Formats: sequence, C-alpha cells, structure tokens
Amino acid sequence: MQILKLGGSVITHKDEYFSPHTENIKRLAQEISATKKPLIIVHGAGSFGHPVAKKYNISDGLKTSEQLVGFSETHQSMTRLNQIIVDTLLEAGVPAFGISASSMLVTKNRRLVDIDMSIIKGCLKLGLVPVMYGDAVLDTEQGFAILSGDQLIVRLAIDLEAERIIFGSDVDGIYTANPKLDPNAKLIELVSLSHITAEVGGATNTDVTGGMLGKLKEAEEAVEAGAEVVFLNANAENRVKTALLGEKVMGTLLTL
Ligand code: IP8
Repeated sequence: MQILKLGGSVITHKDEYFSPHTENIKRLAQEISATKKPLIIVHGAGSFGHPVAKKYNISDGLKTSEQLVGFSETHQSMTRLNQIIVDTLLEAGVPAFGISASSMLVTKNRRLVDIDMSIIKGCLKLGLVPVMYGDAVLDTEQGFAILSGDQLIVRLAIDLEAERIIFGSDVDGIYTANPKLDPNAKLIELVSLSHITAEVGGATNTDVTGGMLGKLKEAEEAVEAGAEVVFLNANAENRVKTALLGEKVMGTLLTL
C-alpha cells in the first residue's frame, strides 16, 4: 500500500481563497487512475483550510466561544475541498472514498494519539481508495487543534506498514533553501536522516502546520519504520504516476 499526499499548493490556488486548482486535480486523478494500486490519498488544505484556521486561531486551541464557529468553518471548508477531489477521482474511475480525520480520532496537545484504523483497513480490503485530509479535530488538552495531513500520513504509514509515501508539492523536492525565495537553492536528491538539520526552505504562504521542514520532521518516523519516502513536484506532469508505479522519478528520496 502506498500513501500519496496532494499538497495544498497543488490542488488549490494558494493566493485565492477557496479556489480549487481544477486542472491539476483532474490531471492527477487521471495519473492515479492509470496506476491501479492499493492507495490512500491525503490532501492538504491550501487556500481552503489554512486561512480560516488562521483567522480564528484554531491551532492554539479553544480560548473564546467565538472560535467555535471558526472551528466548524475550518472543517467545513476541508469537507468541501475533499468533495471536489473525491468527485474528480470518481469521474476518472478511481474508487475514492472520502473520510474525515475529525470523525475518527482526537489529538492530545496537537499530537495524534489514538486512531482507529478499522474503517481505513476495511476500505483498503474492499479495494476502495480512502481520501483523507488535514482537518480541524478535537483535542483532549486544548479543546481543538489542527491536524496536518503530514502528521496523519506518517501515522497511517507506520500503522498500516505502507511501502511508500509520496509527498507531492509545488517544488521538485527538498532544497538547501526555499527555492521560491532563493535563486541559489539547490535540490537535494538524497536526504539522510542523520543530516536532517540541513537548511530547508519554509513555506511561502499562510501555512499553519509548518511547510517543508515540518513535512521532513514528520517523515522521519516513517522512514525509521521502513517506508520509502519521496518528495516530488506534483505540478509536473506524470511525476506522481511514475512514483506510484515505483519507477525512478525526479525528486528527493529520504533515507536513514
Ligand atoms: O495542509 C492542514 O493540513 P495540511 C489542515 O496538510 C487545516 O497542513 C484544516 C488547516
């Protein structure tokens, strides 16, 4: 089983609120459909979840009752994006099935503790492709929190013994600096966990869950558990498809 992250910068126009990148979503649905392999898709929030979560300061937890509307609005914006993605996958013939993280798990101080994998396992057994997302979730200590898709993926990969995690973003992989800001930034083809302190560029937009460095830190555990972790540019045609087929692709491979 493989896990594919579709980053918010790929599936939404990040600088325009609530704007899905329809063209990319359609192309990626075709690429996924062409591979026909056991898969879980987790998508990010982009211009759907992040601006709402930021406006109401959801990641720091419940402080005032006015935030409750914002908590639910954040979740609603994500279910809308999920619906667009699942509908597009279905049109491409992928047996996609949308699942909300907030209905099956809680966090403790923003970290995922217990998650019941039975629904996801059941979906995979039937041949369905679960489509999950970073979500506004209940938190045992701070009332609520934002669970990033990246944290969710790593947990899924460990518990379900995923063969490979593919992080699709809008850059070619992990760079020595943020490639959108620094013209001297260089792509690192192989990142070893022992050198993870290397300078890695942050996100350029409103990202409440940590950008590229956050992804890298989350991914450590999955590599230690034996999953192959690849970072690639999902905006470039056929890279996701190539990686899903297990073939060599331009990007960054994370190793021990
Ligand atoms: O884009 C964040 O998920 P991510 C989820 O995977 C929300 O970090 C609701 C902002």
